[in-house]
Amino acid sequence: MDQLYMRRCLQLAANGRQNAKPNPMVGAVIVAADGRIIGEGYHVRCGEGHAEVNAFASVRPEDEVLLSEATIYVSLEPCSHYGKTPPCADLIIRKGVRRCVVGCVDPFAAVQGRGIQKLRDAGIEVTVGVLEEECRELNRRFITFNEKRRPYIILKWAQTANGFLDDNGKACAISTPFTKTLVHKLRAENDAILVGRITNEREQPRLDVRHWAGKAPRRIVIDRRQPAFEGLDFSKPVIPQLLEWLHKEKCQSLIVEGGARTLQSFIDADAWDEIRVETAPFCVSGGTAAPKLPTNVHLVSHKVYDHNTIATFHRQ
Ligand code: AOF
Ligand code: ZN
Repeated sequence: MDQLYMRRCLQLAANGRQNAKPNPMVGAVIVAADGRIIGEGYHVRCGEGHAEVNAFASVRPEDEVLLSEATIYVSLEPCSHYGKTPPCADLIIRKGVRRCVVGCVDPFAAVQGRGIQKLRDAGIEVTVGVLEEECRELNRRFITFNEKRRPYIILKWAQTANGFLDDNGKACAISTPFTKTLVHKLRAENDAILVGRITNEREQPRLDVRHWAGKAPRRIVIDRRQPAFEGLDFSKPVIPQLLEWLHKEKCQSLIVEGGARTLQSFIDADAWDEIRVETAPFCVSGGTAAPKLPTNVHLVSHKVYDHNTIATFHRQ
């Protein structure tokens, strides 16, 4: 049963996709001893109440008496710190529920297990790790940013059926109107986007989100001819410096959109979390070869849109 209620938490959490950022998406469900859901909530918007606050607020006055025997399910560990809002762990203790089921630990430096400890110290039974993988997956940007102190990195390219990025050096139309829309959706979901200087000059990509609602990611162009760029030292490996700078700038995720050399340098540096390859059904006689997929990839989805396919890989 724990999994069932946690799945509901995940469903609720996903409602925060547009507005919770830079906070994680979190859902909470309060279940009475008889299995009835008496409260539900999710983190709607950064700066506003957390999932637990909204879940308790939704409990009807006549159900309040059930709280002492109830279980609260939360997809992320309840916070223990004063941020923009007071600690959820304190709220849970005050409400006097019997048990708390947590999807995954909050890697945020101010929390990191302290919320769970607070609850246990108060005598609440705590179970950690129900649907853990899915809970971490939902907030993979937030989690990678906090655990690895760098943004979640998505490498993305579009290729012909025989693995070329262009038609003998000339741009060729690979994406379809529909997959272009998906690219704009992807951009709206991420904080920064990077292209190499050559791609930037040759294709003058707009890198905007005009076919989707939301904010365009911050645009970054690597130009080795301008060594002064944000203090980057081109005599040393650039990627670690760039990632450190993005972390400082609070960018939780980065899309790398090309060209081939830039993409390959991220693969060679093992600096990636997700790879998204769009493939058109036609061949060209030659051109710029697509990057070589690393060997430790794990296919998570393969979809057909119009006449193209989009394959998404995570790390193994
Ligand atoms: C929870 N429940 O629903 C969320 C949590 O500035 P604040 O007060 O909004 O705190 C933000 C941090 O709280 C965020 O970095 C993450 O660690 C945690 N998010 N915690 O108990 C929630 N969204
Ligand atoms: Zn909280």
